[in-house]
Amino acid sequence: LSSRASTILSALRIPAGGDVPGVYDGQWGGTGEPLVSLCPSTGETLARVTTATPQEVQTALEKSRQAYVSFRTMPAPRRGEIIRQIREALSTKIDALGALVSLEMGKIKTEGLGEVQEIVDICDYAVGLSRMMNGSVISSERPGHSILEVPNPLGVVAVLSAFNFPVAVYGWNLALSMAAGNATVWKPSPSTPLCAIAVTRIVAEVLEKNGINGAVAGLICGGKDVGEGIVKSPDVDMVSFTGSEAVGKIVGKAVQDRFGKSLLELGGNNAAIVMPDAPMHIALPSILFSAVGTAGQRCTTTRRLYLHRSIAPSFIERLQRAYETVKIGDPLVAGTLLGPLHTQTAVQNYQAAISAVRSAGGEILAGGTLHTPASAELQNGNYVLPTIAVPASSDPKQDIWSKETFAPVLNVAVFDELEEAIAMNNAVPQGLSSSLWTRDVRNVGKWIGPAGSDTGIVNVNAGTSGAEIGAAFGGNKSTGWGRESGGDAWKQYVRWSACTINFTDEAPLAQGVSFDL
Ligand code: UN1
Repeated sequence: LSSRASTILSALRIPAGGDVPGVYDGQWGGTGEPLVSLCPSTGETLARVTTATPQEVQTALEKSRQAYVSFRTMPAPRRGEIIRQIREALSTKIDALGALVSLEMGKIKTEGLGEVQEIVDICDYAVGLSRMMNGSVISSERPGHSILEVPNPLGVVAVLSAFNFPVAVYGWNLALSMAAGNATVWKPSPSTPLCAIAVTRIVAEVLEKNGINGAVAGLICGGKDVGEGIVKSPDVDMVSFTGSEAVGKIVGKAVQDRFGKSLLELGGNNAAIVMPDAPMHIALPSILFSAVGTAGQRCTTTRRLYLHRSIAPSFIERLQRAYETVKIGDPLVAGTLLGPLHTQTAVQNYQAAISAVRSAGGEILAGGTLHTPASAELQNGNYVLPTIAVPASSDPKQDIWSKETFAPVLNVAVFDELEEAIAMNNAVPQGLSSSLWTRDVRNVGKWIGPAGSDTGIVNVNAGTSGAEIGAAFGGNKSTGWGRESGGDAWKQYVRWSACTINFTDEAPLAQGVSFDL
């Protein structure tokens, strides 16, 4: 193993190249087929992680349920105190965890650190929330009656997360779920198990120190079979799934089949629209970050760029120049802006997207090919050039426009009227994020209103990616309608009890119904 990898792993007590237990239900274990964690920048094997057998999945879920039964009666502000300690423990490890994210996922270090900051931020949020998960008191139409809406804990929440945010997205779910009084069980992406193990260890130490059953925050590493076992289990009250639309559809149906709750965060096919009056000095770097950051592997990545015809040539020229200067290479080296794609499959998808543009008669204005870094160590990494494409047709119904390619490929088209651009923005199946660049308040009004963007995240003069934790995060249509993180997202992690209480000796019926003997 390279010395850079060994240093990062040993800082988090992960035996480099060794077998690491990938199941935690109060105790560490797992005797199933191991997963291999590969470094996307070098191709080297970082470690092997044991998975759960079908029996171990069931045992872990049973333990989660037992943990929930004791955890649910702990007062919410005390649960908040536990989250505060988790926040403190995570924040002392920001650098080590950020480096691990960078090593195992492939995003550049500043984005790895940002993602760990995001889990710290959501813990802060959940600490506050633990004193603010308020229900309401509703006026009753009957004398001497009160109606309360009470948020009670839900049960066991399973989090099936993706490789691209191997820490933060679990954090959004764990923090809210824990504040709400649930047990949470995490099945991370099979290709980023080490990030999950490192985070789970930190959380487990806090739980154990406080005498709380560790299965309040369990971990089950594994592949498709493990995922299926969790999704179909009646022990799991809610499944929070992040991933592709194809898998999300299977998960959503399977959970619905047993009348469980699901929270889906699926594909993003996000557009940025640039008006002639846009503040170009900020539009350009922001669009560059949203399109190229995380190597185009954020759900919120800008994949479609709609330029007003009057500014299109100059904007494209500046963007091309920026693309050419993006430093590609080792994500752990300062100054690198574009690390590798996460897997070889992602490289193939990148190539397929580019040949689809070419074979339909479109143009590639920047990038379009694989990249071979100079350093010998990086020869087996998944490097590609960031790409700007102009498809021959701007019809959003075409596959090039309507399908999400998880790679740094930005498709560009021109428009004449804002309404036309909004129609193109809305014409794809997905509805996660979008951004409009303009200084004209009339355009802003259209964009954020009923006839505007139909995505869950609707930005103005801010890129499609890089949302803060404060607002609810999620998208509409084939993105799955789920909301995580801030806003009202916590309300999904509880079961609401509508309680009518009669304080009198009379029993009047609602709606004036009389039923006298
Ligand atoms: C994701 O890509 O799954 O808004 C999450 C962002 C990040 C989270 C992205 N805060 O880009």
